[in-house]
Amino acid sequence: MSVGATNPIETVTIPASVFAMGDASGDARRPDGEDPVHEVAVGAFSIDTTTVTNDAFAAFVAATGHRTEAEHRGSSPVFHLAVAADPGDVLGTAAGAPWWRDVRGTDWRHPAGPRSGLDGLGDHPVVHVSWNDAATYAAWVGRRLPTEAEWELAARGGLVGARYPWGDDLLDDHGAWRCNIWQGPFPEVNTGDDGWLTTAPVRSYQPNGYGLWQVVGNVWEWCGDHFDAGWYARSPRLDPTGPADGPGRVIRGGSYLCHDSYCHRYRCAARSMSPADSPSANLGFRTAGPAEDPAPPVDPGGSDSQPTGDNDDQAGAP
Ligand SMILES: [Ca+2]
Ligand SMILES: [Cu+2]
Repeated sequence: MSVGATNPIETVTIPASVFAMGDASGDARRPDGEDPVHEVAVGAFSIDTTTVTNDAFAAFVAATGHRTEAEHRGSSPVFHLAVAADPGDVLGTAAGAPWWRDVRGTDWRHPAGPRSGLDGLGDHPVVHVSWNDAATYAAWVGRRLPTEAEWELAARGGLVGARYPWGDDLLDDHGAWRCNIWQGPFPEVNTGDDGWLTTAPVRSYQPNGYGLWQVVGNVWEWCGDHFDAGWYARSPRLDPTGPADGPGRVIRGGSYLCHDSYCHRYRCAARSMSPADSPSANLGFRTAGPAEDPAPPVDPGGSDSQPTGDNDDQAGAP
């Protein structure tokens, strides 16, 4: 698709950097392949400071007529406590994850089901977008999805080996939540102590050291790469773009449904996957693109830490 619009989301340029990718805090979920920690060099790039909002996605749809995969399919998963639909529109329950309902008439405009809408949600992350939908949107604004390495570098905000984008402690000094996850016994009672039962506005809480908001919690974020749990053992050091194939695409950051009793994936190093055609109520994205202003390398000591080119060719774009 040709470029149709300028990116409506604020961006920040991350300078060329060398960083330690993977879990260094001992929290890794083994089957996800968060280790080994390995050094990765990433050329300068820009990345959205927030996930793409409903307002931004609405402008894309108004201009292009894009129909999402959820709309083509006629249903999408909604968390059981959030469903806004007549009983007859609840089509089933996901095997192995009984808190999900497949709800007819659910799509990005009806995020909780056909009885829901976008009133008051213009600055919330768009959800029920598949990887294919997200990549199509990104191309329309002249951008692409971030690589998994770019995402983790940006998420770390300049901290080395920290568990979260702000450091190692989940709560702030006053005991307040720093991200939108789940509080209470999952999946039956969400106390909403962090202020939000499902999505929060994209600028909730505080940005990280690079100016990115809510890289963990709120919604999972699509990355460009195919997923492979064994990838870190063989990924290249320079601008890795993921394996050639895999069972799905990488998703990062965890969501408003995460709780450390069963899913401590609201961490910088945590990774998971979803099939490219598979949207959900807690899965969105942000876009990446070429560096927007000259930025010096962060790590002048690394022998190949220089920018790897102008990054203009979107080589990482799927
Ligand atoms: Ca919450
Ligand atoms: Cu989770």
